[in-house]
Amino acid sequence: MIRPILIHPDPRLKKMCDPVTDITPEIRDLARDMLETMYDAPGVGLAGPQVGAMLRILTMDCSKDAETEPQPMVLLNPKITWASEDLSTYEEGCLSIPEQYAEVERPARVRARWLDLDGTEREQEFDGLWATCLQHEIDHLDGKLFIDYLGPLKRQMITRKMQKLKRERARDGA
Ligand code: K2U
Ligand code: ZN
Repeated sequence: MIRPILIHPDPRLKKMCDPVTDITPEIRDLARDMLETMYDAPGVGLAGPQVGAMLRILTMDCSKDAETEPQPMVLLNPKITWASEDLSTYEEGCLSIPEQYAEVERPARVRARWLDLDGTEREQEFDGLWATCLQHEIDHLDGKLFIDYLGPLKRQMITRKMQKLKRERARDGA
């Protein structure tokens, strides 16, 4: 089912998440719900803490153009094992910080190691939007948001906008 996405500021979005120790039916349900929630948003990535699951789990599908087949990925306990020297800049957004965008510079290519849902260890190199998205999602598992890379004034302005949005949503019962 589609799960509600937490909106910044929220203490759960700043917490370090715990590793997944057992791949239980509940973890499979969570992964399925995260993919459904991600596609519905729509987004190209989603991390456990964004739906209140304080676990090191993320979903990704950056095959966003219509031509290519969807490529849903579920990564458990992901770890970056290598990052390129060269950087790329992307105007990032975040489903937990709606309608706010800012340029963030990150390594252009990364290698990552993780466990997939059937317990197999995987390792792969990512580039382009996949690399940016994976780093953005792993940041979420460490309680870090893309606005943490911005200057204090811009970060504060965005936080104030989100506090206003949450007040309005609470009033409208959204
Ligand atoms: O973690 C999230 O909030 C999901 C983001 C992931 C993301 C942010 C910046 C750059 C790449 C991925 C959502 O996918 S934001 C929506 C979006 C959609 C298409 C392209 C970029 C961002
Ligand atoms: Zn995000």
